[in-house]
Amino acid sequence: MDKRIKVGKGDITKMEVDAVVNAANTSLLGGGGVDGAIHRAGGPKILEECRRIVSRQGGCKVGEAVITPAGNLPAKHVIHTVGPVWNGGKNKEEQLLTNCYHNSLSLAVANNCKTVAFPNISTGIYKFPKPLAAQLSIQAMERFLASDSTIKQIIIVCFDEENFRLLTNLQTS
Ligand code: AR6
Repeated sequence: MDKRIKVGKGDITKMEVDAVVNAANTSLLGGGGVDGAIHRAGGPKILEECRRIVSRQGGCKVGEAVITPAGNLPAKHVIHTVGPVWNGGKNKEEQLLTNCYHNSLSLAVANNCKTVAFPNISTGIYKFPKPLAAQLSIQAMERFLASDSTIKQIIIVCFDEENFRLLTNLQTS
């Protein structure tokens, strides 16, 4: 695996990186899971900017990404991306999840972010199968990094043991 990709376990709201990625929903107005944690820890600045984006472009489509400041988080920016809800696998879920990683990294580079932390997008409330999501996330990152020299480090911050085990296994395989 590309040496710029690291796997860790913990709370993404504590990461001192240029950008943390949020697993948001199309409304961009907050929710549960990692989205709830980021807005709670980051404070109202993040939501304020999300509202501005909503009034400008009406939310965020599945697979796409938008960027805001990170408020009180130790990170500089939050990149909000919207993962697909798993619905059996015949509704372009794999492509849409891949798009989340690709578009988040493109936006990071466009904003000169060199260090980026990702959660395991869609593997919580949106019920994407964790083994497949793990594989797709690494594949998308490696594909992106193959033609990029801005990103110095990607940290996949796993919250649950199963994701941590899956990603660690992929990292060492
Ligand atoms: N740090 C890192 N990862 C976390 C944290 C945290 N603090 N908290 C949870 N996770 P989820 P989704 C992990 O449900 O499946 C929201 O309501 C969690 O273990 O946060 O993309 C949004 O508003 C899981 O592996 O996001 C949407 O409506 C991963 O984050 C919806 O949930 C993603 O789980 C999005 O669902």
